[in-house]
Amino acid sequence: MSQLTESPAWKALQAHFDEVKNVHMRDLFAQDERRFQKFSTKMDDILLDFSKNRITDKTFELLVNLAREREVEQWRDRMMSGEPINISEFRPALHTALRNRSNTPVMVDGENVMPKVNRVLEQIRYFSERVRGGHYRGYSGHLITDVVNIGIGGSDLGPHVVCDAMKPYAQRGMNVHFVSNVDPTHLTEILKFVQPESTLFIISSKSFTTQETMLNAHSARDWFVKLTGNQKAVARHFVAVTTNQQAAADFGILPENMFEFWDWVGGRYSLWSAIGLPIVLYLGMERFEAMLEGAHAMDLHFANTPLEKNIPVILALLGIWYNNFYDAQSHAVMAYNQYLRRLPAHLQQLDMESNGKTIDRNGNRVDYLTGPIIWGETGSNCQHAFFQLLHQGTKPVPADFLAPAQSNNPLGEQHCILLSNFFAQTRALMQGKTEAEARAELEAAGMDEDKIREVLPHKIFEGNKPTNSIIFEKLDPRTMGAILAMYEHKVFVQGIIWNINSFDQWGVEYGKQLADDIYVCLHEKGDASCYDSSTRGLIEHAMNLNFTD
Ligand code: G6Q
Repeated sequence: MSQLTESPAWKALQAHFDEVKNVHMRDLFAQDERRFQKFSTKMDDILLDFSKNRITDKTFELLVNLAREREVEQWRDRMMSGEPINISEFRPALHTALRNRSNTPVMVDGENVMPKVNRVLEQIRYFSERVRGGHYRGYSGHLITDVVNIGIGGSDLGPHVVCDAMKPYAQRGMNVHFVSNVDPTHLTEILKFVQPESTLFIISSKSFTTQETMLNAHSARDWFVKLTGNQKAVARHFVAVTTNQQAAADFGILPENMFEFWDWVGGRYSLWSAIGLPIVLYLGMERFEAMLEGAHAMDLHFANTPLEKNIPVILALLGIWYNNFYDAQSHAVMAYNQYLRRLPAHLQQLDMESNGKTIDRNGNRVDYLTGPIIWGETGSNCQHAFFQLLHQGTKPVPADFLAPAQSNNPLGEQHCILLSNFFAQTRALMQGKTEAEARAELEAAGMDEDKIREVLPHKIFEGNKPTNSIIFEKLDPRTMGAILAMYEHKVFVQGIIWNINSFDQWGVEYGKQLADDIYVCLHEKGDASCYDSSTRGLIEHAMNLNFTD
């Protein structure tokens, strides 16, 4: 047995689970008028209502005890103070320093990193203001109207979700595009809509060696040179965000157009760093800073709020309750906001890359479930698709619902209907529909008794499906920053409780190695006999179909 499953807090939860696992939330609400007041908390205008969860006062107390026993508070302080808690890469995880608006010193190996964080922010401010103000132009004097970010994984998903979500705050006449996939279709389709003389390419890659990004970067450069016939203009139209300045220089990028970040910034935590450059070009520095402020406010909430009222801690503990005691395999995120349509994609990486681990911090295989499968879709679209499974399926799917109280685009009564759907769904998932209620509905509709007997079982909803509701005033840069930071800290707390390193990603690194020798075999139409019969069969079939390079 592991230290976690042997710990007093875990054992107390296990015993308690056996007592409460069949308790229905409908009854808990009926017994306690103050359930919402008790199980909700706020940071600024962000409300977390977690009362629609399968918890009693005792459950909550035991979950908080677990966080205390696992020393979440101490680990949080260790992370934020720059200790090298990423033990398999021997480095700190300091994304909080990137948005440390208080500017208090943060030490890494005896050096305060805040001056370099601030220096790069100033470089970004200067560059973005010149581009947005029309002082930095294309080689032939055209305004820059299009920014194409070439990057993948953490060098794509974070800035992409933010640019999508913050569209109403973007500068008119400035477009941003994201190319990530090595499928040539991705770059080709975007290049169809931009002109080389008014396009700025950002090559975003921490390592500047990632195959997909480098191939897309070279293709973009070839396209640019072919259309302009001007090799020298590459230096004006290509900038880099990277920790590998030599490789960026070799590509043809000028030192003043390189935006640095550091190895203590993990890819999926990097949107707060220079990886946020496309955000700044699109929204402006002021709004990027508002986003940093929002994230910093969430950092302070995480650092200073008692565990019982601490939003990321509560989200993490509830996730553990379902993951480890109810064996929930997944967790869904439903944003009732069209601008947040890429939030599940970002959270998939953040959560599954961080906590998709089997080996604990001591090098032992865990004997409990770790990170869940994250998925989701915007509301109300999701209701017309997979909600059937949430309401009546056999799998437990705890879910977060998010929405702003105000729409960025008021139009008729649509936002009111959107919110009504959110509240109705979470209520229905909690309450369900009893046999008596279903029967009464059918009788009121005039159905005869024979038919009622036939359909009744299908019309019953068990309910007792847990949801967290997160409501905020408006989706603006500050709130966006706070929400993203909230999820980062949730993932961190879960990683601490599961005793895993949330900051490495050896599975991703492995993927980067894998394709190379197969590429040689495919490209040179070589001998595939060294592979297993499936891989060989696939290679040979692609060759027979005359695959294209
Ligand atoms: C994120 C991962 C991974 C990484 C990409 C791109 O945490 O490390 O998604 O961001 O593989 O890597 P580069 O930025 O080095 O190109």
